[in-house]
Amino acid sequence: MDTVEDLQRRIDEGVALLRARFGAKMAATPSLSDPHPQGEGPQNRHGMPREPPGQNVFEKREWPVLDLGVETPDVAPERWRLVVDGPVEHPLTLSYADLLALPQVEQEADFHCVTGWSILDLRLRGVRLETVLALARPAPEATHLMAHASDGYSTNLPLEEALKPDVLLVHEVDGAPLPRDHGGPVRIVVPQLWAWKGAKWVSRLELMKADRRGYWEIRGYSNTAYPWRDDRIW
Ligand SMILES: Nc1nc2c(c(=O)[nH]1)N[C@H]1C(S)=C(S)[C@@H](COP(=O)(O)O)O[C@H]1N2
Ligand SMILES: [Mo]
Repeated sequence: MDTVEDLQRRIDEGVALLRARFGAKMAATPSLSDPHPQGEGPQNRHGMPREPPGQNVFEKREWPVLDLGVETPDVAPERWRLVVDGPVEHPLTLSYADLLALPQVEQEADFHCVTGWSILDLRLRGVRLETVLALARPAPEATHLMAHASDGYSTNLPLEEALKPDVLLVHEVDGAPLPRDHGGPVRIVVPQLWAWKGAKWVSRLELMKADRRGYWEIRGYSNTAYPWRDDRIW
């Protein structure tokens, strides 16, 4: 059993290794270094316009529920598990209690859906994906991950996007447990990419040695999903 200090040390070491490997790539992604991002409004925390081009801002109480709709998984927190596997030094299976025992962050984030709506200032609480990856230690060959969900959904991310400090495994929104419809007990939110990159009811992070497309990416959505370049289809 790790002490809190041991756990924190392993996280810090893992984060340092990952930043050494991916820091430069991360800084070069369009959401951190686009000289001419499209959109409107004051800047968000990354210097992008608050609203990507053509988006309608909805009130939070109008936050739509969008998913495959075949079934809405009913995962009790006690039964939720996150498997982290593929090319990693330390494959993991986290329970909900394990997730809550990791360092928690709270942040305001915007949520942009490719179908044209945005929700601003969601107050998200959860664990950085970076923290979990720091514990799993992706092997040198790992370049991407596939997030899998209990409804059969999947979506892929390059590690330089997945490791950004605002990418969270979210379990609370605006002070309440993440609603089941929005992916509770735990979903991913990637604020700087289109919302489909955030798997609801996330169940597995599969590290990969090459890129592979997820559910919507196979069906014609952009593989990169960059909102401020109007990057919607490929
Ligand atoms: N598991 C799962 N995650 C998913 C989806 C899905 O169908 N299944 N849809 C994606 C899409 S297309 C969008 S726009 C957002 C919508 O999240 P919301 O229902 O909380 O608004 O979830 C994303 N994550
Ligand atoms: Mo979507």
